[in-house]
Amino acid sequence: MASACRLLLLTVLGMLVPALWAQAPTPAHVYDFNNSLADANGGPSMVSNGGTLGATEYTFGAGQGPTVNNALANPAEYTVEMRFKFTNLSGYRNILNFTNAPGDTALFVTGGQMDIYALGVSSSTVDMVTGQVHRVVMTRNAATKVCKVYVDGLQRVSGLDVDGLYVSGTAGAMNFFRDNSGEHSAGSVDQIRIYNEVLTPAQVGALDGLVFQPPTASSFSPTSSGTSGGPTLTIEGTNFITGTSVTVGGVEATDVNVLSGTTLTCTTPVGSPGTASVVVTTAGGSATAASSFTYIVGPGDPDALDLGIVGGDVQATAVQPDGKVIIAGEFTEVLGVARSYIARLNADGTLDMGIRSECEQRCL
Ligand SMILES: [Ca+2]
Ligand SMILES: [Ca+2]
Repeated sequence: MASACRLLLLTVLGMLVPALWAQAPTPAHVYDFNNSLADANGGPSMVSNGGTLGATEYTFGAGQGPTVNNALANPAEYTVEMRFKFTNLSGYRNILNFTNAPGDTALFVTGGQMDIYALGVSSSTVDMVTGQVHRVVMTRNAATKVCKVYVDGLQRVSGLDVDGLYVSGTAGAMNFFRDNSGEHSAGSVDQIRIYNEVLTPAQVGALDGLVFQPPTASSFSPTSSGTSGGPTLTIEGTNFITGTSVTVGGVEATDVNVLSGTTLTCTTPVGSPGTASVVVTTAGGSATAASSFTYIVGPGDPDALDLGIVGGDVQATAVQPDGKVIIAGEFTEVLGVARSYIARLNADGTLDMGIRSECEQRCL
């Protein structure tokens, strides 16, 4: 009986924990625009810029989106969730800016694609459709200075705000759907919620009822590169989604391009000689590939070698397409084995015993 109770308890916990895990924190401010510009939580009200309140939403002409002042507890850290539609998505259309007067330091949509304009980053997918309601979420993390934008639960673009361009200004104004030079659309908004913390990708997805399965990483290619990185790394696995990130040896890879749920490419980051874990992270969790990536000394970077070189320096290196490295120099011994002037290393950094060059035989 006791074990049956325990089993029941574990079963219930097992069902509850994933749901709780993705649940968003309580918003600091809730604007429903249901015949009112008030904050349901009693904070500052939205200010109309000429639009019309209805039973469920605020309808605005171009440039008439609402403004709120001093709504952020920390002007550098927030989540802003907006459910709205635009009637015009041609060219740049301003969605959200934190400057006291509307300007181009703003989140835009251009041709349907999210664009954090001042950070120079834009989405590679068409995220919004004219006349269709979308949930757009923007987050900024005060510690990492990373801004992320999600549409309908999926991360579309992120950028590093080193200069604090998306920190709210001194008057604390947040302008919605308004621009300084006509780059705005008419539309309607039926809800804006503001949080004092950064929602996780899983929490943002949960706003749209999305539940993310954890990814797996089964294989990758190539399996090695020089320490300066650079080759396009192709990773195979499962449950890849837009917004997936990759680290190799703990260093974030750039240019992550999710080709499908099972294949992605990225640019191999810089690394240190030796093996490095390949980790894929999505809103559903992280997965570490079973095998390791190997960093070997890159071409033109012989100083990084630590190969038990005896007799003289390595003066040149070249990485073969298969990851093996040819080294040349004035040495007579490599990794405890007699090798003069030229040798080849396997991709894992061990000596390739399979070759001894004509040159070396002759020199000896
Ligand atoms: Ca403008
Ligand atoms: Ca509403």
